[in-house]
Amino acid sequence: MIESQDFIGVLAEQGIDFFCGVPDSLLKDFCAYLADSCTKDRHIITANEGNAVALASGHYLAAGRPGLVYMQNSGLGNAINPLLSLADAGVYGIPVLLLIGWRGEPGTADEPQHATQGRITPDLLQTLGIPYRILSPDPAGMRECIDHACEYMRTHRSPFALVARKNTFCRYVPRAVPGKEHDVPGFTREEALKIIVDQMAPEDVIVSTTGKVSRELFEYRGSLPGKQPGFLPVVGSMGHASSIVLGIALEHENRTVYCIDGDGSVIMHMGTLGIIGHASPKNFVHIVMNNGTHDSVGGQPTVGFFIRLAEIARASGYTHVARAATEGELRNRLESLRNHDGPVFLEVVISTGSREDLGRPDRSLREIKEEFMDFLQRRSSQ
Ligand SMILES: Cc1ncc(C[n+]2csc(CCOP(=O)(O)OP(=O)(O)O)c2C)c(N)n1
Repeated sequence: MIESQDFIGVLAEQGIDFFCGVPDSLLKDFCAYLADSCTKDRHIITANEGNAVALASGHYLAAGRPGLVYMQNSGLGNAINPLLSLADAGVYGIPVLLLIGWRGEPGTADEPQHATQGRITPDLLQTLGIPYRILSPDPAGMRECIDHACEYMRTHRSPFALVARKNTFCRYVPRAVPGKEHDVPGFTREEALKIIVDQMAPEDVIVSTTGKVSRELFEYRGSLPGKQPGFLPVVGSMGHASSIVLGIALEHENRTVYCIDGDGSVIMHMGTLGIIGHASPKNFVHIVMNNGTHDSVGGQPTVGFFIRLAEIARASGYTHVARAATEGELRNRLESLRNHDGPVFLEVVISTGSREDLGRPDRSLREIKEEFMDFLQRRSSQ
């Protein structure tokens, strides 16, 4: 395994000292080291991976040196447009060094949402015309990979990718526990979710975003007496849960549809807020669990506590917005949301962290989807 410090040291020898991206659990030690060792103008956690490619491109235009963009391989989808229509050799020809966490690598155990992306990652890079190396986990091999990547970028003036397998980077113990500096007194996501679920009516629909929020909801709803089929955990497609909910809400006007979002997720595709506000479905309840971090992948900070999410929702056309930071406030706000036509928005300020023994969906995603569709069908024909 390689030390993040050594990796960054070799990059520095090649003139690469600008880092941006969206965190990934396979790169969490690397991300934690960056957070500890870089100043604010050398390391930026972007809203999505496409933004990171564009940001590194701007850095190159200004500095004449490539930047490094890190991401989970799921983020390649977000990055493809600027990779092909900005950085590509046939367009402006901008060298960007990609560091891609390889979730779903064939032969390794991983979640279903990573399987296809994991299988096609090398072919996808090839199709994009982006040469890659699997990042070697030994120091000499790592140096060779970086030298090769930099030589390529110098000659071809276009992106190159380093693909990182699980356990490529050594464990790094951050100076501050990631996320904790953003922590707020208050309650956990799991406690807040239970309060939200408990006040829902049986015919209500709930769709939740990527990461631990979906796992916590799945577990809690599964533990309740009676079947709870009106629930779709959006395990991948980060940032798109609210658009899925919009599609459902427009079709089922007589039932309340909840979107349980995260700060990182809502920020990733924030333009959707204006689209929801403009479409103005009366039955749309948007709840953002704001812990100011990407808690599910290591607790790297988002701008969730810097911006005012509820104010942004109000300015985006939501009819009613509120904020809750305690259990009592949450109960109160949920009560008052019911008196307003949607789209309504509730920001719930929570602390970071989750249970160690948190489970994962124990049924296939296809099965969960079928059950969800049956639920919507059945209820609407009653
Ligand atoms: C396009 C994409 N980029 C990155 C990831 C990796 N990822 C999974 S969950 C997550 C963090 C989500 O943060 P937030 O919505 O704030 O929820 P929290 O984890 O804090 O509950 C990230 C970055 C992903 N799944 N998809």
